[in-house]
Amino acid sequence: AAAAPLPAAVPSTPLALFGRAIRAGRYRRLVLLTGAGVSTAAGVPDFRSPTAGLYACLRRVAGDRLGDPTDVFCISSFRADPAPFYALARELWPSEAVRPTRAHRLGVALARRGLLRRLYTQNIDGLDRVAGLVPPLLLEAHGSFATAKCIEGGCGAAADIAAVRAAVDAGSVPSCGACGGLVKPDVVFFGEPLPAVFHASFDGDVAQADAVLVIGTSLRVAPVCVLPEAVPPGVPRVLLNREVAGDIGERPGDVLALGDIESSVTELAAACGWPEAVMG
Ligand code: CNA
Ligand code: ZN
Repeated sequence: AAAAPLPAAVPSTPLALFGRAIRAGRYRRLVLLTGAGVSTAAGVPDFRSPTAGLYACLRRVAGDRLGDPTDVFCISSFRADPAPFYALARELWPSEAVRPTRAHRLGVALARRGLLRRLYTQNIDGLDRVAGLVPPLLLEAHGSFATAKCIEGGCGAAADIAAVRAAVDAGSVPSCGACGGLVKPDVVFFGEPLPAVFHASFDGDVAQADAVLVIGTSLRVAPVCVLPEAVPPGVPRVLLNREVAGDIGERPGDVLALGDIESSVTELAAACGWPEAVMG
């Protein structure tokens, strides 16, 4: 069915024009790349926001005792002292009371309409799954808290995830039921390889995408951050974020929607013709 024409007086932002192109059927293989910014509206702090971000919080709490806040996600620091990571896990592993945001629902809405090629998330909070998106359409590039295993030499036993959760909620450090060793959730630490499915999907997705939507990420963590640069010329790259990230905006056809993500998602979904799909 032809999309109903919008009143001529409505001013069109580049984002609304992009949404209307989706509505017109122009883009059908969207690749989404999301980061911590899609979850801040749900109350999950991101890393790098100036005052509310976890790095700023860690600096306030630990001051100079903390070297680089990214050390929390460093495997050797974790082995030496897992407590800082597990303290942070309480923030990043949301309880059932934490609900997905409009940005999470955007991915689901595109998937239901057959328009999503893949959603790459750097997040480990599991909110995309709660919203209703699952692999293989959902690709959790940095893993998740859904599983955990023992990292004591040679053991590798899968951990009882309910017990891990209980320990985290109690503010303690979980240990392996088999050997008593150190348990690590299957989230990707700095220096660790990404899940094999990331490398298996990346080239095909980047080559086949007819538009790429980047939402809520500072694009500072490799290798995920190279995705937008790897997109072939002529394929629009759309950024929904408070600040510019990567080189998005430098190519003709790029769209910068700078501001609050939830407002931008609302505007985009309305222009797509399904405003209700992103509402809670
Ligand atoms: P980041 O570096 O903290 O960047 C977040 C970006 O989102 C920043 O550019 C912010 O300006 C922007 N932002 C935050 N909230 C909003 C908002 N409401 N509206 C508009 N823009 C907003 O986080 P990245 O995801 O880029 O960094 C990658 C790391 C962070 C990944 O490995 C994650 O695992 C890790 N992380 C995940 C979570 C989570 O799972 N929710 C939380 C914190 C960190
Ligand atoms: Zn063990």
